[in-house]
Amino acid sequence: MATTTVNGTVTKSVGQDKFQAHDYYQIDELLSEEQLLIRDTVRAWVKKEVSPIIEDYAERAAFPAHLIPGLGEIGAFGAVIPQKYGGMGLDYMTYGIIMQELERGDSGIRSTASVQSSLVMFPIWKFGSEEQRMKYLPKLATGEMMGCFGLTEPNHGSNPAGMETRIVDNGDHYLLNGAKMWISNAPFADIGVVWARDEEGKVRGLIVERGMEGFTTPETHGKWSLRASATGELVFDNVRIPKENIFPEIKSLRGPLTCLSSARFGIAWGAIGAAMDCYDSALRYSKERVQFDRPIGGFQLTQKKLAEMITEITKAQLLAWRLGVLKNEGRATPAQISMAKRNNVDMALKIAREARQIHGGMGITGEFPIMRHMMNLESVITYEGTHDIHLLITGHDVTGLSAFK
Ligand code: TGC
Ligand code: FAD
Repeated sequence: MATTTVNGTVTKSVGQDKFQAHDYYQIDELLSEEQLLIRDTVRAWVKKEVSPIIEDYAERAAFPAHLIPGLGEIGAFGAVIPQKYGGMGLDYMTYGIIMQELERGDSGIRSTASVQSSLVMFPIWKFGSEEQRMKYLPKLATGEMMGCFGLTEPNHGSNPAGMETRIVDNGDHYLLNGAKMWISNAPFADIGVVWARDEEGKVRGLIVERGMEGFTTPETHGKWSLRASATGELVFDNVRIPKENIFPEIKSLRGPLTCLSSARFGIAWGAIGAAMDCYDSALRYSKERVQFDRPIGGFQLTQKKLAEMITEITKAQLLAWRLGVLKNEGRATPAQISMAKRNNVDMALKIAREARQIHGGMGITGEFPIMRHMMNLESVITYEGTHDIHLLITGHDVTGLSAFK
């Protein structure tokens, strides 16, 4: 590994990113010229900015904050938000494609972008007042301001309806008390979109700003997954929230769950990127690595793995594409999004494991992206609704019977 200096830190740099995309069913023909152009721009940016440094940042469990302005420039923050608020005004399929390319680089980088886009900008746009939109969205779009999303609590993960975080009306402001945990971007976020129950028991959304007295964001350490993404807690001890920081209309769990539908859509696309990177690396390695005087790609057992990988990637691409069409037409149901999130993340994790086998011992090193993707995907299969929660959502949808409680 060579070394370079990034923001004053000596950074180990891996060799050239040789990734080539795989499009077995010519799905590119279903995309518009604009979508392909944006895809290629993000792909080139990831090759140039993310691939050379990401192993090092993941190894050091450090978030590459210097990438934030570049993410803003390529449209990774708020692709679907109207231009009037600083967004790109693009369609949902394009948002998905951007997430795919970012996650091809690293799930943690995609996480940073999907939280900012779907869980911070989206609710401010969808549920916020016009003043809130004008105040926050343009700065969030460039990355000048970063946000996080606080739904999960220490005692309430899969069941956010049990949330204990509370707001109490205190005259010209609310007092916020409680705690959120496992919050992506929390350690460096300037604002948090936080969900809490009011005195009537209604779920309300509000914007908490760094610097408000009683608000702290301790970092979560010791993660073996999403190591290049910063995760933390949000702790609220009698934080005074001005009334203009509350989302005016939404008073239901539907608020945060609608945001999750947008983010899960992006993850359904993003996971394909991680899977493609693992498959591409395994395919190349299988042609180069010789054992028993033959490239290992010539053995039937290796070909079975590769053939099954590209089949599953192709099925996932078609699922994501169709979901994108439905989403653009405003017809994608939360349950359809759940199915794609669950299928595609599970597919990517299985492909990462098979790709690791094909790389033999080299597969456990940082010379290849495989272990990093595999470890990252263990978070992706858990956050935004666990694999089993999404299974139960599909079960509920097809039977009409809830098996959650
Ligand atoms: P339920 O009674 O089913 O629904 C309450 C209200 O919400 C509506 N709704 C949805 N709306 C939009 N999208 C969805 N996906 C929706 N799901 C439900 C529903 O229609 C109802 O509306 P209304 O108007 O009648 O009030 O709620 P429930 O309490 O029974 O919960 C159902 C369940 C278990 C599916 C839900 O709680 C759930 O999805 N749990 C998983 C929790 C989760 O995904 N947490 C994610 C936290 S954020 C995160 O992980 C970010 S990771 C970021 C990164 O780094 O990328
Ligand atoms: P639990 O809900 O305790 O689940 C534990 C196990 O029980 C799981 O296998 C689950 O499937 C199973 N289970 C639970 N209920 C049922 C049931 N009814 N039937 C069958 N099985 C069930 N949250 C945020 O709000 N914002 C963020 O930015 C954010 N970022 C995250 C980043 C990372 C790296 C991670 C790991 C998590 C993040 N999360 C975030 C939290 C994430 O959404 C939760 O971890 C997830 O929803 C699961 O909650 P839990 O960890 O409490 O697990």
